[in-house]
Amino acid sequence: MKEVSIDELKRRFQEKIDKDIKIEPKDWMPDDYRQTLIRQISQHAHSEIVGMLPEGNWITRAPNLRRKAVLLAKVQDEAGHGLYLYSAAETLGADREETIDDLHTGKAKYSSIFNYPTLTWADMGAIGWLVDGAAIMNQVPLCRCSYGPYARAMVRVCKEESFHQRQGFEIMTTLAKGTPEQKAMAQDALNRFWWPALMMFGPNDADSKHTEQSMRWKIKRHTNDELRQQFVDVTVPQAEMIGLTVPDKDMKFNEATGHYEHGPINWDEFWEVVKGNGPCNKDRIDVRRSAKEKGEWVREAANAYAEKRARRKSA
Ligand code: BYC
Repeated sequence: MKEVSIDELKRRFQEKIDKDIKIEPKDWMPDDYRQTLIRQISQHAHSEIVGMLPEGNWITRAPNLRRKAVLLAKVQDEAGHGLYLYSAAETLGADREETIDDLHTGKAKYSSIFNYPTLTWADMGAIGWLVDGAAIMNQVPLCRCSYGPYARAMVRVCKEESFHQRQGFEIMTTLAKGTPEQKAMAQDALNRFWWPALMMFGPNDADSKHTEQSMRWKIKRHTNDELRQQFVDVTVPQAEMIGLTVPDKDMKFNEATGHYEHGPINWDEFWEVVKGNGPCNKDRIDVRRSAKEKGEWVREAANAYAEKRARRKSA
């Protein structure tokens, strides 16, 4: 059989991308494309798993049974998202144990947003509304990502994120309509989570080293700034609707462009958090490491049971 040259494989690959044909695990793909996906998908998986911690912190303190059941379901959904995403990374040849070890040793990144503390119940509202709201903005286009397993995982993830966003907005609406103290608590949560939520979309386009190539490969469909702008345009009127104010004195609506214009983002703060120096980075990783250690006996027991069953079957 005639051997196909690398250049021809690359041409066929790009042709598929250009025609919006999904790339599947067994298809040939350039190594850089594989590595970019492993990087993004594993960071995304870690974000879902670490993202359980700030909210998990409030399950036992939810103000009533309904709120507790909803929050519990949301946090469990995030675990599910992490598992689909680790599986999607495995289809590219990533080893799950190594991927998780990279998180625990501080080698791997995860979303900056989860390194901020959750101080009051209103933070559950702010996270659902702003963080899941930002996640949806970023993840809906990922349903059209060129890599099949990632794109398909995102369809279900986005449906669940949409429920999460609504539950957060409902908490904020209720608090904003409540006593002056409750309204102040909602405003305080918005003040603390607004800027970190804008940072979730990643650095400005001029400083984003991966966007251009990822867009050529149709892994990303929009730039970081485009998605951040969409989020601002949708969210500022929502805040106004419930009587809260985004903490940005420069925020203004530009009649000519039809967009809100926000003030400067503190990128020094962003990079410090990404480097591991945010308020909760150390705590988050310590909790994940300790969970792994404490779960050792469960993994041992499950393996022993699986081996016993396999022996019985082959006997
Ligand atoms: N935090 O060239 P860039 C969730 C890094 S989970 C930390 O623009 P790219 C949820 C970036 O990795 C939300 N690091 O990169 C869960 C890169 O570093 P490396 C997570 C960040 O990949 C529970 C460098 O900065 N969502 O929704 O083109 C409860 C340069 O950036 C951040 C996803 O992961 C950040 N915010 O674009 C509730 C979605 N931003 O790797 C909610 C999938 C950038 O070169 N990921 N960096 O060392 C993406 O869409 C893209 O990876 C990003 C960044 C838009 C995040």
